[in-house]
Amino acid sequence: MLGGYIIIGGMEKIGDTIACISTPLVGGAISIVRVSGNDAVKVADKVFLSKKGERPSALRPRMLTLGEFDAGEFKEQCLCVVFKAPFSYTGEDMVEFQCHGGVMLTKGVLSALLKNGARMATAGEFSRRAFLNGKMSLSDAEGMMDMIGAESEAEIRAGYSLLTGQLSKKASSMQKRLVDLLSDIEVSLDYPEEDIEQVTRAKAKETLIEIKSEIEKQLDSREAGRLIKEGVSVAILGRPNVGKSSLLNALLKDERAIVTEVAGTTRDIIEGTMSIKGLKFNLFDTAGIRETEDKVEKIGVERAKKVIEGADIVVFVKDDVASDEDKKLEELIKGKKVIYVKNKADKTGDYSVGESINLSAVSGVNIDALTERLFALATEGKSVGGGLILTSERHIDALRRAKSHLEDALSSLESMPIDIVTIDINLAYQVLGEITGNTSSEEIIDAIFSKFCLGK
Ligand SMILES: Nc1nc2c(ncn2[C@@H]2O[C@H](COP(=O)(O)OP(=O)(O)OP(=O)(O)O)[C@@H](O)[C@H]2O)c(=O)[nH]1
Ligand SMILES: [Mg+2]
Repeated sequence: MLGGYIIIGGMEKIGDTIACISTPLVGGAISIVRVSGNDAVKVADKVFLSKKGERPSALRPRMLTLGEFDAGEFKEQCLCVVFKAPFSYTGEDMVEFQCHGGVMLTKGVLSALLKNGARMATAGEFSRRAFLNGKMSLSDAEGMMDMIGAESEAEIRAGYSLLTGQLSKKASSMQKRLVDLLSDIEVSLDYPEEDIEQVTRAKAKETLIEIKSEIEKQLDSREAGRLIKEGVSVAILGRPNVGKSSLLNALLKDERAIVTEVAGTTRDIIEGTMSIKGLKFNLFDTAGIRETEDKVEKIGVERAKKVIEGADIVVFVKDDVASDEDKKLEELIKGKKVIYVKNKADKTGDYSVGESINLSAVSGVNIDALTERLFALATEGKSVGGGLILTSERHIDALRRAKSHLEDALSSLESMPIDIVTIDINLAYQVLGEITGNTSSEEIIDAIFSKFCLGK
């Protein structure tokens, strides 16, 4: 055991010294180049000299020091900071250089480090070492990765809650209960009197059902996780000319779609993305739906129907004119989450907000009532950005398999000798280990860390 995690056999020896550029390779203001490993400080000593004439080995750890980096072909003023093991991101000795951000310059700094004894890090190798040194669990690592790739605020918050290890903690406590159960069963096998076994069976059933329902609860958050990553898809639907494109433009605060007084203006799907309270919404403006002989418009109507089918939420737009056509459109939205909007309220002066939101796409009045409702409907019954949300397919898959092993265990419990039950409990334990890092197989670890970007 190392730092609370089991070391996986066959892993490369950690500790050799790696280096990488940790910021994106674009011409930004600064770039950070990192070195980690047993010889990190030794390598840094060869290239950096502080203003006061000290080498990194003489610097106080965790203090930024200005000095000169000697890259051979050029010299560069940069900041250097030393971290001593185990108090660093990777848990090893680390040195970070913050230099000016030119691409050639940053590459030159890296190449000097490589010439002086470090080797190029592979993708995710820094984080992989952090994991192997017990600095983070597997789900911490994945939360980190989600944060790096996160686009919206809610996505970052979900990444963060994973990062803080909430799921890992839950899975660990399930694992612990399963181990306790296994040892109870072990004891009952050693004392094969009837009643001990009966009591154990009853207790096992209770525990297994409890863990199974905990897993089901976690799986329920899956839907919210998907919405956070991919965004909530919203189709804007309605008869021609009710103001769908105007509404899209008002929501996006942009003249994205063409608006005219001609019915049948929009022919193709027009997309736009907006964020409401940090949650991403993908809006789709559709062709106004009506019976038409126009070949292009017909295709547009078919496309609109498809988009509506796949949408999480439909915004059904009507205007100040009552129409029988609207009744037909109701057919298309059966079973969908719908928000009713009555547009062109500026014409009637009725801006009431009830089951239907009366608004004006042109003046913008009550657009905020619509965005409020969109957010409320999208997050209904889910905790978005707050509590524990599963965003990783791998976690979802692991939980599903754990659940199915628990179901097998429960059914074996009814009819099989109790030692058979332990097989299924063991399997559930192993699968939960794919989340916590306990008993993870090497392939899973490889798969996770190779998804990291270089220098992470
Ligand atoms: N008075 C008023 N007119 C509006 C409002 N919203 C849209 N209109 C007008 O209604 C007409 C149609 O608007 P569009 O946004 O093109 O309607 P649409 O539903 O996208 O129409 P199609 O693409 O043809 O299906 C235009 O002349 C707009 O200026 C509104 O809030 N108030
Ligand atoms: Mg339109």
